[in-house]
Amino acid sequence: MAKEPRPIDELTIWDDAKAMLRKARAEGIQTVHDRLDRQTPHCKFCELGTTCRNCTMGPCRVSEKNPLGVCGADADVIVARNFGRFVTGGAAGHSDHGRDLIEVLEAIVEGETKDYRIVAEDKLRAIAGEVGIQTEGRSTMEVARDVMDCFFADFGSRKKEVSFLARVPQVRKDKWAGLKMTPRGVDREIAEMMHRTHMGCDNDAPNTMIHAARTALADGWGGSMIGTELSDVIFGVPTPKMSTANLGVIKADKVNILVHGHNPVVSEMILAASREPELVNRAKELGATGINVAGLCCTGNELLMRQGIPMAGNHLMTELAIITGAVEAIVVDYQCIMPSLVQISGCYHTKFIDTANKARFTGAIHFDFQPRTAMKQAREIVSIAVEAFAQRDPGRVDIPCEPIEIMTGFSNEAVIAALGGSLDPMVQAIAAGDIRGAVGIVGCNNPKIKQDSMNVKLAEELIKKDILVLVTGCVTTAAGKAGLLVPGAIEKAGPGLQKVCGSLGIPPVLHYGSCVDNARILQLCAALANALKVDISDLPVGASSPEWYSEKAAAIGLYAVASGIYTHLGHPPNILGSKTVTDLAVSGLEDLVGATFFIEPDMVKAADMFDQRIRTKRKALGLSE
Ligand code: SF4
Ligand code: MSK
Repeated sequence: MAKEPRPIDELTIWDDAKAMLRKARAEGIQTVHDRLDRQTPHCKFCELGTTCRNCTMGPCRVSEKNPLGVCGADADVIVARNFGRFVTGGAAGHSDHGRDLIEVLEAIVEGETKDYRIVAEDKLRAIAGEVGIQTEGRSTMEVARDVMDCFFADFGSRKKEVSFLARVPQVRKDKWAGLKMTPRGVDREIAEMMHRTHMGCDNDAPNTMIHAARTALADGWGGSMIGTELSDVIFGVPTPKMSTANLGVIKADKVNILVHGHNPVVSEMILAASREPELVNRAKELGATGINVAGLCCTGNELLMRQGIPMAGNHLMTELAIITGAVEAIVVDYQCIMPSLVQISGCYHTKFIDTANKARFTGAIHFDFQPRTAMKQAREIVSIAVEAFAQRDPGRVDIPCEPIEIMTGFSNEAVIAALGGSLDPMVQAIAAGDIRGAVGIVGCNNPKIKQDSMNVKLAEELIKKDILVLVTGCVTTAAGKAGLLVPGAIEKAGPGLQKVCGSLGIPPVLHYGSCVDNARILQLCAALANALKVDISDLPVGASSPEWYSEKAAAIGLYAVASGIYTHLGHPPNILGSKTVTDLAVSGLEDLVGATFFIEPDMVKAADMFDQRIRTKRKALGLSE
């Protein structure tokens, strides 16, 4: 018998989402929530991580009754291998994204494209200096070529450590070296994890977990950091600016194009093309007042940070945005794009356009987007969207709310500029206890959790305790819709944050970018640790992903912990079938890397745990608690 769908009020905290879920049900459109209902209960072995499909002597499922797979692997080995591959999937995603930016830089250096250029020369030279490349007396292109070669080499097997380890405090690097955790090359660590988890290789769970951490570090300090830094070089370093968020950013009188995925390489061109008079005039000929480009997920975050485009929503809003009936095209690159979007687009006049050969969707209009032809292809894509406006059915349009204001654009460079040119005022504010600590809240939505209930609650609880919050990824839109990304949100913060953020005119919750931009938070932690001459694990900081779902979020969590940052998850990964692996994750790593995961579904308690941790760290630094 078909299960009753869960009440809409239990699915999300947002009115715009509820309105669209009601519309979906009225129009007979299936959403992620309906499919979750049909998939539950999930397989208990898979939830515990105790299934193995790594060879055809299996698949095997181990339990108390049958504790060994056909090859003799026990639950510890199987869980560690599964978790290792899970994290590696995330590291591969982020890092391949980073590689795509190097390839755009290569196209610039080789003179193969005029559509992209080096926008932030100062940043290029600063990065070059950090990774040991000579800059004085050399042209921008000479420096760029060396940076390109250096970063390509970071993916290979010839280095002892990835270049951005130059940013890491020596004490932390020594710790990694002692544990054989130093990330040597991005592709190397990823390939080695696949090797180790082949049948008959690494059959020691803690050893596999150490390599999982090494692979995650190659993501955080390698692939992701390269992705962030080169995006800044090519598209500009984000600066604070105002924008708007929620489904109200979709405009009934405009051609609406949603950009979705992670990499700004395509979406920056779409935005540029959407501003060309010829395309705008064509939109007007068809009865629209203009062309509106709005963001979803992390491609949205990238364009929000640099260009201030409005944000239509996060992960669980992607289907609902199309259900407004006012979206002419959804243009995707890769990661976190539910294939259901093709089906839902097909219920409306919406054109679903994919742009990456490595992320094709059956039923989509495909463009093999290339740096050489980027602008030409972007014009074609925008033109498809504009022509689709004529097919819109106004009777099916429902835009459920007015947009809410948000402030965005907090790169480390912007924060340092706001502080007058150095991190010193932040260090002083931490020392004085006005900022007691900082927590990065990052990651996703998960339909198993009431959408954004945890993301918002944790941010609210932390700022009350004078703990500065930095948000990235899908938590951005959550914080924005909750009114936390505007300077006025200091009303909800403790007195210390009110004082500091009030004097700077910034919100107590800072938008720090997309998923790869968690590398900005790593860099900030390293800079603070270097300024205080301590390890990252000595800082009063933490990280959290309350509603995570993706392999990438697991990689982020693990590189945060391995970097010395105490990290909260709202629900556990599929590791509970191994006591050894679980104990290592939630306590054993503390001895090794100075931080652990903690799992807590109650956000008041999670905030208290962070508060306690921050007290301990502050005390150890000789500061008031
Ligand atoms: Fe089973 Fe071992 Fe093969 Fe995994 S590797 S499927 S546990 S026999
Ligand atoms: S998009 S990884 S749902 S944050 Fe970066 Fe959002 Fe999580 Fe994808």
